Formats: sequence, structure tokens, C-alpha cells
Amino acid sequence: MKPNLKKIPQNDLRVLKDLEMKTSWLSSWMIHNANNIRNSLDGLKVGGHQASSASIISIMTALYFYVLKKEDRVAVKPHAAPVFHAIQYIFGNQSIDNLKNFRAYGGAQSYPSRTKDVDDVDYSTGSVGLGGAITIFGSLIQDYLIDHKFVDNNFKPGKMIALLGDAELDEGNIYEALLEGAKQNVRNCWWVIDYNRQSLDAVVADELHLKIDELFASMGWRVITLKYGKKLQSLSKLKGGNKILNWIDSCPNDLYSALSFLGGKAWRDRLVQDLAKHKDVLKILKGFNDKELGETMSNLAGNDIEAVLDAFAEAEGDDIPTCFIAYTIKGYGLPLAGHKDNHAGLMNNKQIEEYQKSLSINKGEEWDIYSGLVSPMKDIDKFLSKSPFFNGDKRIYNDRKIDIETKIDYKTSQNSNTQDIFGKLLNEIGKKNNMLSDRIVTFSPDVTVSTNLGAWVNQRQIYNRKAKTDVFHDKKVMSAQKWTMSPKGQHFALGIAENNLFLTLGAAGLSNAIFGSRLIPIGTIYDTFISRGLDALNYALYQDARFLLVATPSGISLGPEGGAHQSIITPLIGIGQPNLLMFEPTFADELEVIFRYALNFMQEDNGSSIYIRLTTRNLKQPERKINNDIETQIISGGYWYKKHSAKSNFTIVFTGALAPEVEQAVETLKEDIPDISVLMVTSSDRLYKDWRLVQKKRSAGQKVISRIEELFLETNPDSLIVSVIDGHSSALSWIGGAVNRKIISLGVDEFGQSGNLIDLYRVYGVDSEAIVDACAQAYSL
Ligand SMILES: Cc1ncc(C[n+]2csc(CCOP(=O)(O)OP(=O)(O)O)c2C)c(N)n1
Ligand SMILES: [Mg+2]
Repeated sequence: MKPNLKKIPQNDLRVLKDLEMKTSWLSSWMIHNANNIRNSLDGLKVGGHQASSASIISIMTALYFYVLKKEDRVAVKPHAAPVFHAIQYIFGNQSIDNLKNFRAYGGAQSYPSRTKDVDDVDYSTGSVGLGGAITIFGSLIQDYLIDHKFVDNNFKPGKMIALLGDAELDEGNIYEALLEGAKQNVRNCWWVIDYNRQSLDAVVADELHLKIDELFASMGWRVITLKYGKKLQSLSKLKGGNKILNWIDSCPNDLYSALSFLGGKAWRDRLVQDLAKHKDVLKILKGFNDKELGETMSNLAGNDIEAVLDAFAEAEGDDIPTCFIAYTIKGYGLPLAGHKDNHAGLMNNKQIEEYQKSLSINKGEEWDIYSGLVSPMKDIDKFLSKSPFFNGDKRIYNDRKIDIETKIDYKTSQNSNTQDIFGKLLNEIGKKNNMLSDRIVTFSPDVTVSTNLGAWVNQRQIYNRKAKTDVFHDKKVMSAQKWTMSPKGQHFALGIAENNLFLTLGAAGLSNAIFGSRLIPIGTIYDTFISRGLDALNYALYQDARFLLVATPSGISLGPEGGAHQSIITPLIGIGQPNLLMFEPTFADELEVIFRYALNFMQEDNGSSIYIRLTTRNLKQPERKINNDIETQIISGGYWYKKHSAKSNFTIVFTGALAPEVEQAVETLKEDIPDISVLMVTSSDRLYKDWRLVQKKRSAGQKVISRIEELFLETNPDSLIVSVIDGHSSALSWIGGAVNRKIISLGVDEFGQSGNLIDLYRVYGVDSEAIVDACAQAYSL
């Protein structure tokens, strides 16, 4: 059934109002139950947001029960999670136990979560601003799939819808995303702003809507403002009614909120005071009792389901990106309405009892879907069964996996760097005509060339819904980059905003689950600027989006570029960030192995996204053949790069670009410490995760050994370690504790600076002399 939004049958409207009431009640009750009825056991306040939820009830009721179609996807504002869960419960897609366990372990989540909730969350939310923005990128990815014919001919594009709190518009990433969306000609995107003019601490600035209006319009969006509800609209038909509406228009946000909280009498006093000289107004006011006046004055369109449906009807039927500014009252319909401190406010027992009574829900029937409804049960059931959105099927897909070749041949020289090799590997894949090369899609925030994607893009071109030729190429201006834009391109040339990189990677990394079409997204970035988009990266990973992040160049090995571009803490991000497995290869052959592994691992059910940290420093490459055994060892996180035949007494552990310094140190030390061994760590993250897992298994009684412990079985128990990395020293220092050996850890723990590598390695204490000194020191400990 496709609902006709423009003409809603009265019967449907009655049912919708019932569902609106039920959604409102269940959201409040779920929170009340969690805080007052369920025993929290630890005395902590459970929390939940009754006022934020109440604000958006009508909007979400209209959307989910009437407007949305199965193919539409929604990012629900974080604090409306109870509303979302209540709606899914009414649809039969969420259990009563999970509602009773709202915010408890295993129960319905505080903020909608794709991975932890069972009720079909489209996009997780929680960190304000990001949920809204990802809908833009979700829409771009949907278009990408259509343009590349990666979806069936009968695929119906859905709307990517964001339900946003108004304070989310304070987040800068919102504007970054809007701008990128405009550049990429985004469509099929709706943003509904719950304009309750309150945030957590504050009432938002007056007339913000004007700025929002202009802003969206300037980005090519249609703006639809939902201001007056049906009751207020009808005032305009009365003589003097427009004076009241004008008064509302100029009423400061804080005063409007306060009067909404205080109710009918306060409205009357204030209106009489301000509009005393207008007899027609006074006459209108007399026609209402206090309750009616309060209801009329606070009848904003966003809390009025009929007005909300009208607004959605206006935008239905085309793909123009649309922003709805929906005026609402925070806490609408609850005793918390409009109070400036209501964000974390909770109704007390007396208030919820009164609220329950006012809705005619009998005691003991609090979780009953039909209790208190005006419509008969069969009407409700019939209505729900016709839902164009929910037909009982889950909308989580899983496309088949893409085969990865067992070897990628590439040309290398004796001296090469991992960043260069990465470009070559991708270029080799790009030359082939197979599923992998077709499904790879690359992204870079204005660092395409400098992260070595140039050759790949020359082959595969830039994606944009609108084709554009390369004018420089056409005019025969010499350039290594021959890039045209077209709907067939396979590279997103994003603007500099790193947040957008991670949000696009997030959206592309969910393509399999959301659209049922698998992509292999690869993003490149300057390593240090991972921090700039870290929350968006975390957000993408929290949803288990799958992608490969290739970050380059790393550490002070960047030399003259200086401290602002040298990455120091990223190895720790690699270790600390869940759902992200990090590798830092030293040599080309390691990278080839890790790259192929990454392309597989990101597709595995128990896999994750991968981050590979690379360098631009040329290193002399080892002459060796990589067999299956070495390949397994490289992937395990570490292997013996130089192993003394006997059990050694001294180990240098290292990662990445400092191979020549380590080699030199070994050379210097070989007379004094002939049994020195060198452990190459290709992934401190993997070794660490493995070690932690083994500890858990041991406490469950299993006899297991971790990879790092296994490696050190080949050294003497009282042997010593020096570790060195071009990054924070603590990234490797944990190994000492894990294998119960004394360790001295070298690395870069302060901001870097410009210089040649000889000076920098000396100053930061990671050159061969520093390694030799550390070895001497280890002996004297
Ligand atoms: C990035 C981030 N910063 C801070 C918070 C804490 N926080 C939660 S809600 C909120 C204000 C939300 O106001 P608004 O978006 O207007 O939502 P509503 O009024 O609908 O509750 C803040 C600051 C957060 N969730 N995410
Ligand atoms: Mg708000």
C-alpha cells in the first residue's frame, strides 16, 4: 500500500493519533520503569530522556507508521531511542523484555545501536551531529551502487532520513557534510530538525531558524518550516488571531518555553499584558478556558501529527534534499514541557500516575499495546499490517564475499617505501578486470595524489553523479593526473574535511548490510589527521562498518614537513580503537601480504576494519621469498626478523621505518652481544589483542599461549628487550610485561619538528646510537 499523504482517511488519522499516544506513553513508561521500578542494584541513576522523546513523538509516529517505506533508512536523534524502541515494539519487532531492560545489560540501548539493538536500527547515533551527516553519505553510496549497476534493476532508492535535535546543528561536521553533499549532488535525503529550541543546558538563540533556513537553501536544499499546528492555524481565521500569531513569532525562545511549562493561566496573563489594547484579541482569549488556551498556544506543528503529515506530503514524490524545520516543545504533553532544565528531567511517581490516568491506561496494563486506545484492536492491527515500512522482514543484508587474489604482482626496486608500494598494489589491481577491481571504491580528503592514489584514479576515474571532463587534459596541459568525473568513476575526491572521509567510509562500509551490495572501501589520509576525524572514525566503527584505512606518512620520518604533520599517537589509536585492526609493515613484501589479508579480513563475519600505517621513507628491501609460513607470521603480528640460533639473551623489538637504525645498532653490538635477535612487529595491535584474549581463555581454564609469549620462548627467561618505533614509545612497551622481561622502550613521545632524519632520529633518541645506549642501559638495570 502506498499511503496517499495528501489525503489521509479519517479512520487512518484516528489510528495514527492512537499510535501517537501509545508511542508517547511507552517511551515515558520505559524510562520510568528503568529508573523507578527496576532495581538498578548499584544505586546509579539509570537516566533516559523523557522530554527529548516527547518532543519528537508526532514526527516519528507519522514517519514510521505512515510515511516511511521499507527502503528508507533513518538516523534517529540519540535521545529519542525510547521512541524508536516503542515504535518497533508496537510493530512487533522489539520484545517487552528488552523494553523492561531499557538501559540495562542486554536490553534496549540508551541510544539506537545497529550492533547491539535487535530492532533493526539503520544508523547508530549517540555522538550528536554524526547521525545526521551519515545520511548524506548513505545517500551518495546508494547512488554509487545504482550508477555502477551494483543493485538490481528493480532496486528502489530509499530516502536517507535524519531526525536531528536542533542543538546538533552546533556541530561543525554538519556543515562539512552539507557542503560535501552539495558538491556531490546529494538527493533522496531528508533532515527533520526537532526545533524545540532547547539543548542540554540552554535555550537556543532566538531566530536561529532564519540562519538554518538560509543555510540549507544555499546548499540547494528545499526548506519546509512546520510552525503552527492545526489549532494555531485556525486562530488566523478569527478576527485578531493573526496578532496572536505575530506575538508568537516575535516571542523570545526562553519566554515561549517558560510559558509552555507554566500553562494556560500564565499564557493568559502574559497575552493580556502584551496585547491589552487589542479588543479582538481579548475576545479570543475569553473564548478559551485556561486548559484550552494552554493547548492552543503550545500547539506547534511539529507536535501536531496532522500538520506533520501535511509537511511530509509537500516533499513526497521527488528526490530533492529537504530540510524540515519542525517547531516543537521539549517535553510536549508532559509536566516537564518547556522547562529549561528538562533534558535529563524525569517525571516522578505522582506525575507518571497522573499522565497514565489522563491517557486512560489501566493500572497493570502499562505494557499493553491496546490499552487506552480509542480505535478498536482490529483497526489497529489492520492498520499495522498494511504498513509500507514494516512487513516483518529484517532489513539487514549480506552479499556474497569478493574473491581476493592469492598474490598481487608488482614492480619494486631495491630501495622503496611502503606508501609507494601501496599505490603500486592498487594500480595493479586496477589494471585487472574482475570483481575485486570493480568493487573497490577509494576515498581521500584532498590528499589523493600525496597518498599515492594517483595511478589508480588515472585508471578508474573520479565518481560524481554529474559527469565533468578534465579541462587540463582536454587543453593538453601536461599533468600526471588524467582525471575525469563521471557516474562510472571509482574514487570519491572529497574535500579536506576528515570527518567526511570517515563518515563516507562508514556509509560505504555499511553498503553490504544496508543495501545488500558489497563494496571494498579504501580511504587514504595523512596519518596525523586521523585525530581530526577520530570521533567520526569511532562512529563508523561502532556500527561495524567495514573498510580499509591507509594512513601515510607516519612519524618523524616525514622529516622536513615538521611537527604539525608528524604523527605520534596513531599507533596507540591503532591499539586502543575497537573494531579496527592495525598493521604497520616495514617492507614491501610485508605490505603485499597485509594488504591482501586486509581485503579478506574486512569481509569476514568476525573480521573488522583495518588500518595500515605507512611511511614515505625509502628502505633497502630484504631479499627473500615470502612463503606461506612467513605470510602467516607476518599476519600474526610479529616474526623473528633476525634470530640467533641459540636462545638469545637480547632482543630488539621494532616496527616500521626504523629498520636501518636497528640494523646499524645490531652491527655495532654484534661483538658485545653476539646472540642478539630482532623481532619485527607488524602489528602491535594484533599481538596485544591476542595476548588479552589468551588471558581470558586461561581464566576459563584453557591451556593456551599467546603469539608474543610463543615468540619469546625462543629467548632466555632473563633476556632483555629494547623496543623502538617511530611513534609513541608505549605502543611497544607493553611487551615487556607480557613476556616478563626487562624492557627499555624508545619512541617519539613529544611533538616532532622539521629536520633531516639524521638530526631528528638523534634528537628524539631513536637512532642507532640511542638503540645501542638503551641496550647498554638495559644491562645495567
Ligand atoms: C558530540 C556530543 N557532545 C555532547 C553530547 C551530550 N549531549 C547530549 S544531548 C545534548 C544536547 C542535545 O540537544 P538537542 O540536539 O537540541 O536535542 P533535544 O533538545 O531534542 O534533546 C548534548 C550536549 C553528545 N551526546 N554528543
Ligand atoms: Mg533541542
